[in-house]
Amino acid sequence: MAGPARRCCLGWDFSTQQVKVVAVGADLNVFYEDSVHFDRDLPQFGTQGGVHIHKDGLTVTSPVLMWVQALDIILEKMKASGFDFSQILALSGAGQQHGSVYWKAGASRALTSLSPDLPLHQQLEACFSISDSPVWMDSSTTAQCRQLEATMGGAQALSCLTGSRAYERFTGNQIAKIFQESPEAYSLTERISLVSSFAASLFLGSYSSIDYSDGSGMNLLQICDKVWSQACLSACAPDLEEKLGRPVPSSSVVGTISSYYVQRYGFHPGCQVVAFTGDNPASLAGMRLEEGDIAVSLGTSDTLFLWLREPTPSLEGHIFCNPVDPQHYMALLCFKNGSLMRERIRDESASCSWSEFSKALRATEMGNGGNLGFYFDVMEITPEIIGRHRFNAENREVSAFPRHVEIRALIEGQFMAKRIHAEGLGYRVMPKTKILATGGASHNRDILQVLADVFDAPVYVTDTANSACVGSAYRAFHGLAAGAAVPFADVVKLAPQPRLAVTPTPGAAQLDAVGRPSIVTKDV
Ligand code: 5FX
Repeated sequence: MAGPARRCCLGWDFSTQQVKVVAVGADLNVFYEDSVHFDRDLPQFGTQGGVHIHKDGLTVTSPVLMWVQALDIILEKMKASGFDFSQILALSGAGQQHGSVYWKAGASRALTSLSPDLPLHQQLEACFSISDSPVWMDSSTTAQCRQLEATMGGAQALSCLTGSRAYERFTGNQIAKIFQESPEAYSLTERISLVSSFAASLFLGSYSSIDYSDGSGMNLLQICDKVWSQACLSACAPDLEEKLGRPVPSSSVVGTISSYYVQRYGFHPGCQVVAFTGDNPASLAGMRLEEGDIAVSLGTSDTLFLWLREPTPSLEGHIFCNPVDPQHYMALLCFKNGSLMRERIRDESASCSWSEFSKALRATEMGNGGNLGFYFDVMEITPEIIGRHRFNAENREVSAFPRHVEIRALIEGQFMAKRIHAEGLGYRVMPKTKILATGGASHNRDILQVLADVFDAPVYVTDTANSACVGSAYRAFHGLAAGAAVPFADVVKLAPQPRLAVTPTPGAAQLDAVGRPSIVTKDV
């Protein structure tokens, strides 16, 4: 049950596998959550993990109507639980990044004239010129990527302009492929949304703008000027500017809720819709990152979010406009060799035991006596490299280390690589820097100690299971307040705090100065 009525904001997350919602009260605590899981709750669409992987193994799509129907189902569940929709002041949301939705000519009319007597999916059935939306897992657009980079003067030039070199999943390249392979469907398309702005459009009953932050994941937006790059647009497809609409700051109120939701569910007619954004930017908001902070997710792959003031876009990683401060930026870095690599070394050098692994970290010294190792059993993406590379204190490559040294070399190497790549994107550790750690390995205090020592900053642990959703609700509060230009941090200062796990070992900073340059010269 939803409990007694409370003034609140809703945060939505249209992610790869499910649609989720949370309600966050004025005290910034979550008091309601619900979800619809695509594979389980909408089996008629036949998705696995929310997607269809096509025969070529490269093309990955999701049925757009599945997302619409998931929204119908979740709203009905909320209604059945007695949720008081009239108390919602504002809502915002997140979408899996890069995915795109193609609205067919005439869809705008269908959106503005929704009948409250029918679910959305019955009324929007004929509204899409492409029924299977390409999603972020798609990697079928290599030809379009090479073409875009060539037109723009190379990968680095494109990165300087749009924050990233050309990536297969980035939306401009996906749109280029649709235009080249299905020109009729493309010309029938009156509007192209990201998953985030598509979801916002469903709530608005009209097309929502794309926000700057999610718009940065398209290889189309000039991240400094916050306008579409005319050269990128015309390299991808004709008439694209008009199909995309004008991008807006992420904390913009894009309108009030459609009368459909007022009549069918009892929303207050003044409920504001704040621009939706990508799931990673929304998570940055949910974790309440501030300037100089860094979030490290230690999962199957390791992911880093950074808050940056002056980014230096490079050939690795992505720079996005910051979702909570339009003057600043965020960076996203992905490392493929995360937990699986740690588990392998645990099995080989610590008898398959995490407690042996921890003991080895405690038994060895910060800096590992000058021994360094980099372990990439699968082809790494940051940077593209494979193999295990070990260097002794004399900087000579060696083929093996003693077991304890191997374990510390792995963990120090993983975190040093993260710091070096973060610094390559313009990141600098500041006196107020916090590291927020999440994911499986964040439960291991000895691994976190190495993280604190390498970055010379305290490490906090936080649960990010709902961070995109909760961040969306926080952003809705921010959007409501932003008329008064209130900083995001002030709006969310009452939210639950992350837990301090470890602080750097005294002397860690001095050791950095000796240890780090030596790995820079090793070109990793
Ligand atoms: C980021 O660039 C990604 O492609 C993924 O993290 C998606 O946003 C997942 F939804």
